[in-house]
Amino acid sequence: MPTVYLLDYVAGNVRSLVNAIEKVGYSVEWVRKPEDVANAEKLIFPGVGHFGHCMSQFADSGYIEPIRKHIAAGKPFMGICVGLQGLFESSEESDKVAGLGVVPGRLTRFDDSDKAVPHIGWNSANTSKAGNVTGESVYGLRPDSKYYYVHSYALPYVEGQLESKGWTIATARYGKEEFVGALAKDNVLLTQFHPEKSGAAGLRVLKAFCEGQKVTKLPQQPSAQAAREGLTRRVIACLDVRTNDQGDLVVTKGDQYDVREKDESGGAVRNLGKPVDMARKYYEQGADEVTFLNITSFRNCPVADTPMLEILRRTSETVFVPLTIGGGIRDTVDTDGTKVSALEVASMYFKSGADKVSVGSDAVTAAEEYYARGKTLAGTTAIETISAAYGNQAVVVSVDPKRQYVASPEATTHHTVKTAFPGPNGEEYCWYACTTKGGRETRDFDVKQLVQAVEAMGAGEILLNCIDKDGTNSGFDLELINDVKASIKIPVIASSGAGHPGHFAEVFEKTPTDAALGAGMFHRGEYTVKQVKEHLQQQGLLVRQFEE
Ligand code: 1PR
Repeated sequence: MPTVYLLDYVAGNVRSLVNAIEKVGYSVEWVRKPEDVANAEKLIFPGVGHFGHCMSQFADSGYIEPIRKHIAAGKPFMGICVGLQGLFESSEESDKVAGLGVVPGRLTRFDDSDKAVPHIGWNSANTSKAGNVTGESVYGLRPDSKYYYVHSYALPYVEGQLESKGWTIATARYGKEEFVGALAKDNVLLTQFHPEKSGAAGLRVLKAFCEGQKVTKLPQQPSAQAAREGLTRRVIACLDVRTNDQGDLVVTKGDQYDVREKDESGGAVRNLGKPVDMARKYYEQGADEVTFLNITSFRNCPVADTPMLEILRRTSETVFVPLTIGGGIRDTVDTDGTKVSALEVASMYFKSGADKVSVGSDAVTAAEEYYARGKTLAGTTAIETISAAYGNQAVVVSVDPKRQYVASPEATTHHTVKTAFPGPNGEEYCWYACTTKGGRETRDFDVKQLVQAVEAMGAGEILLNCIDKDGTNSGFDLELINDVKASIKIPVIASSGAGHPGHFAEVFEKTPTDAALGAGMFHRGEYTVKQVKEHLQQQGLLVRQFEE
């Protein structure tokens, strides 16, 4: 197998990238010290997390000069995400640390006054936007393809500025802001998106880089509709996983979190299929992300949970969209009594192929403590330690709320919502109580308090379930989603209650949610992810088309 060299300079999550490189027919050699750069022909610089942290590690390890030399010698070089950002002069994210300055420009933060930040999801990288209407594809980029982005800082696009210096620019649009999604010149390719997480479209870009195919013909000139820019509506398939009574890890699904059959089987754990096969099926149906929730990990020690790690490893070899794993992300004690930190647990999952971890029960405890300390950060929580090491985008907080009805806002100290669906005694208000351990414990703590605290701690995204709606097929809890969206800036994934494609259209039309997740309707085979996306498209909503 021909070889690609990968820079290993910072605690990063590169398992997915290695899988993707192998998938396009190359093997990976690691560059672990600056002297090794000279031996590398094709070199990839992956970057995640904080610009300042990445670039100072990079500089302290002595990579600046060898990388400059590599690029100046005209050898193939690819920078991904923060690996793109590091080649610019500077970033608003960290003024103390300089970039390499190979490309002129300064990255700035997205304006969060009208949209969620970070920018997470599938967007364009369109070269024909920048005056290139020749029907050519630069490094496999296509105007009608969508790529997976996750970042808060970007280079605003100014027409002509970099083109005049010989760069080909691919653009994307987030809200009103147009930014640089990728750029290329000679043997240098830089992508703000993650090709390794961008399905077939991303693999094509990686392959083009590896094979040095700088310009090829587009298979066809896309329609203006297909090349429409902007963040697409993200559809996520979720697999609740647990061990059944026979000891096998199976995909299950509850009704309001109860996963046992209510039939003559005597209450066996509902078995809906095998996790790896189902994840693959949803990827092939066009799911934009796949989430695994290990729903009983609070009982077991996750360090001993090797079957779950194996599931991730096998899934990440064939599923090239982001994978999230939740359940048991907290400080714990191994079976032999050794203490294992939440960061170490998360690292095991990242090394096995996860792109994000989802923290549930532990986030509630950490948030309660945050308020008890007078809203000060501890610096030691799972959310803080994992986001410091892997970036905010790698930390999702999964919320399991339960409605509590009250006659008036004065009847509780908690933040209430006026509801169109009154309670059993005609109560017109409700508040959403946080629960832990899969809904088994209800806390005197509301969801608004939780999401604001975890945003302050560095969570990158909220997975917003709802126990009242879970498994009911009656649609998402729009009141809850609107209320949470109004409380925070980080993206929200709406979850629980989807029963047909119309529910996805409804949540995107009636709330500003950033993504929507379904489980039961997909697992029972009632609808496919593809049907959901077709429906969204018919409603005029922008979605990513699955590419072979
Ligand atoms: O507390 O950090 O160990 O994490 C445990 C994780 O497991 C949490 O994310 C929690 O939400 C999840 N979990 C625990 N128990 C259950 C259960 O169902 N008994 N599942 C559970 C959560 C909700 C979603 C579901 C949507 C959509 N399930 O995963 O996929 O509600 O379902 P639908 O479309 O069929 O309505 P920790």
